[in-house]
Amino acid sequence: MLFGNKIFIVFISGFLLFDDAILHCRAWFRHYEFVVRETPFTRLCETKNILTVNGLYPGPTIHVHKGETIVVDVYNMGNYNITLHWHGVKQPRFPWSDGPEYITQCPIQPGSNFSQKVIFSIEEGTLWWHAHSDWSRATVHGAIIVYPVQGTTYPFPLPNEEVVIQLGEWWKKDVMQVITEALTTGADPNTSDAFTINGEPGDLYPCSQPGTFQLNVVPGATYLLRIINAALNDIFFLSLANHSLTVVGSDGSYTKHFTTNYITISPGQTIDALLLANQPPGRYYMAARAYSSGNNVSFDNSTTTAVVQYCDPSCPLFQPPFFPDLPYYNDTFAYLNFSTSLRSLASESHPIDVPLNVTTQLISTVSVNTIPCPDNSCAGPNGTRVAASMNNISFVNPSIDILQAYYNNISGVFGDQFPHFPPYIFNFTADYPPLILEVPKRGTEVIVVDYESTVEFVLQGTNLVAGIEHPMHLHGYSFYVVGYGLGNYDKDKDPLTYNLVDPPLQNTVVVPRNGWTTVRFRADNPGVWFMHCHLERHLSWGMETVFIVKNGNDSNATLLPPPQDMPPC
Ligand SMILES: *[C@@H]1O[C@H](CO)[C@@H](O)[C@H](O)[C@H]1NC(C)=O
Ligand SMILES: *[C@@H]1O[C@H](CO)[C@@H](O)[C@H](O)[C@H]1NC(C)=O
Ligand SMILES: *[C@@H]1O[C@H](CO)[C@@H](O)[C@H](O)[C@H]1NC(C)=O
Ligand SMILES: *[C@@H]1O[C@H](CO)[C@@H](O)[C@H](O)[C@H]1NC(C)=O
Ligand SMILES: *[C@@H]1O[C@H](CO)[C@@H](O)[C@H](O)[C@H]1NC(C)=O
Ligand SMILES: *[C@@H]1O[C@H](CO)[C@@H](O)[C@H](O)[C@H]1NC(C)=O
Ligand SMILES: *[C@@H]1O[C@H](CO)[C@@H](O)[C@H](O)[C@H]1NC(C)=O
Ligand SMILES: *[C@@H]1O[C@H](CO)[C@@H](O)[C@H](O)[C@H]1NC(C)=O
Ligand SMILES: *[C@@H]1O[C@H](CO)[C@@H](O)[C@H](O)[C@H]1NC(C)=O
Ligand SMILES: *[C@@H]1O[C@H](CO)[C@@H](O)[C@H](O)[C@H]1NC(C)=O
Ligand SMILES: *[C@@H]1O[C@H](CO)[C@@H](O)[C@H](O)[C@H]1NC(C)=O
Ligand SMILES: *[C@@H]1O[C@H](CO)[C@@H](O)[C@H](O)[C@H]1NC(C)=O
Ligand SMILES: [Cu+2]
Repeated sequence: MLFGNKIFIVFISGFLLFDDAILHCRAWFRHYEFVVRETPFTRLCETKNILTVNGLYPGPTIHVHKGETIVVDVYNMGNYNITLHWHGVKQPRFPWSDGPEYITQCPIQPGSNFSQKVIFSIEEGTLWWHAHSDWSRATVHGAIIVYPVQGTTYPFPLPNEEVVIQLGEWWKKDVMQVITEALTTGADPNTSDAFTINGEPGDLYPCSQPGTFQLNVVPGATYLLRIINAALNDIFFLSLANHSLTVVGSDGSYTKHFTTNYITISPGQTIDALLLANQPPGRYYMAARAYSSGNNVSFDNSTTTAVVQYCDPSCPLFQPPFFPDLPYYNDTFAYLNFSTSLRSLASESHPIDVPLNVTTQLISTVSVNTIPCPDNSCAGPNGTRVAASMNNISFVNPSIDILQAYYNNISGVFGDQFPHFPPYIFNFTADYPPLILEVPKRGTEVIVVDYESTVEFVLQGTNLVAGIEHPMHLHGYSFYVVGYGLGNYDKDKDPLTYNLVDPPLQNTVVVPRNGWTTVRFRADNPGVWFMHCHLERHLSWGMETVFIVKNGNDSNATLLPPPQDMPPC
């Protein structure tokens, strides 16, 4: 494989100490060094400091083979508490380095460090890493590429080259200021000022020095695009002028191949797609913009672009690039048609293991809420404060992490009373649901399940305050997405429509606006695992809960002990 493209900045500053496969010595792992620090960057003709890893935006790419373990030595040289999460990496029995602040660890405070063991198992494809504390992940993120085990290959023809495409957002202001201001006033946070492809906003923004990511292609060659949505608050449509893409994977798992003129991708999700450079030599825009179907829900309505150009022998720079067709910003049909096209391979070489016999049935609403303020003094709707919830509980972070409290039997940190069904049954998707139901409870309640239980989780969107789609992400697992629908979930009719044959294996799934989604997984990874909306503003408002998966009986089915250098609170 060629890594000719500029995004492939392979950063292995920790060096290969010994090959553990040769030495059979599990103590030695490949080390990466991640230094978190403020770095000046210029975008949209303005310079500001952003938090980065190793001075890079997007951050360094991690390259591993399936099943490897690496260690990332994280040094916090910035001014904020920080944690890092390896999104989609299961970390079997080892939630200690999973990362979410106050869920599995206390933050790495400025001047401190933490060596995070990252344990890969069944994942193969594209994943990513990002900060998991306040809004730092806006700029603290990067790709993780998981190659097949050495000696095996992809379930598709070997591409000539691989290219990471990371979608992000850019604020002119400091992102910490954006969320701090919103949490202080109770208002919706300000939307971003631009979107970026590999850190560059592209030609459509008003700045005399546009930065544009360019991909030079060779006629007839095939490119594996590893597309990551690293944005905080936006689901994207992405499309490339005059070229179709062949989707081959998502979220670190292969899919059946299908060809499409656009992709949809939610924050947290990855899509692997093949691009065949089969058009007349020229310049073509790759463009992305938000999908946001909520009525009166503000969003960044701008468009970011990159350029794919045939440079043989030189790039036809005189030519203005062709522009692609993108679905309309509220085209739910286009969104769902793409998402429901994702299917597992479900073949002999890539079998699936979707639970057929559900032992633990859960249904949760996912809602935007409001909390009344004295004299309607807040800046949310009608003077309220905006909030969010699952099953009407708006999650409150504890002051020490839940994992530590669970492992050491420290009481008073969390409760185990997360409701397994919605506490109020109403027409969840009504045009005007009762205002009184907008107000959630606040709490730190978890869902406790037995080892090896088979969990079915129905996520029901509601139209409280403003119906909008929610990309829900589970740590420690991938789940099979067995069903989707619009309206209220019907427990008698809807299960008949489930796909139990080749459902996609994902770690992030979008609950459609005023609709529902059903996922299933086998609880075979003991630990404390966060589940949350991957729209960062909803996470900040409390749209999250935690799974505690108990230990099994075998000694190999129990939590591993914590590392020595867990950051203290
Ligand atoms: C990492 O932190 C530990 C504990 O605070 C400290 O002893 C060690 O010197 C630090 N290492 C580096 C390289 O900063
Ligand atoms: C948010 O937007 C409002 C209105 O445009 C502006 O007054 C405020 O300064 C912005 N805040 C931040 C942190 O960008
Ligand atoms: C690209 O597509 C546009 C229409 O979307 C068309 O006008 C143009 O001719 C196409 N370019 C090439 C090189 O085929
Ligand atoms: C949309 O939001 C604005 C500002 O929050 C509000 O004034 C307006 O009434 C809303 N419109 C609708 C149709 O809800
Ligand atoms: C978003 O921009 C498009 C044009 O690019 C416009 O047609 C549309 O009305 C805008 N939508 C919103 C909600 O501002
Ligand atoms: C999408 O937005 C347009 C206005 O920009 C509106 O006319 C149309 O009804 C919306 N479509 C849906 C499905 O909400
Ligand atoms: C929906 O997606 C499938 C591919 O899975 C495609 O064949 C079909 O044309 C799409 N339908 C529409 C109306 O876009
Ligand atoms: C499903 O699980 C239940 C509870 O563990 C068990 O009693 C039952 O036999 C199982 N059914 C099948 C078909 O495996
Ligand atoms: C604001 O309050 C009015 C009157 O109580 C109500 O009709 C309206 O729906 C409320 N809007 C929101 C967004 O809560
Ligand atoms: C729920 O509200 C929606 C939107 O108004 C409506 O179409 C649907 O019929 C309602 N469902 C029930 C069961 O009342
Ligand atoms: C644990 O050990 C048992 C018996 O030794 C084996 O059947 C099982 O597959 C092992 N489980 C894991 C997760 O390694
Ligand atoms: C940083 O983390 C420590 C330990 O949890 C906490 O006491 C402190 O309040 C945090 N600082 C900020 C600014 O959140
Ligand atoms: Cu959400």
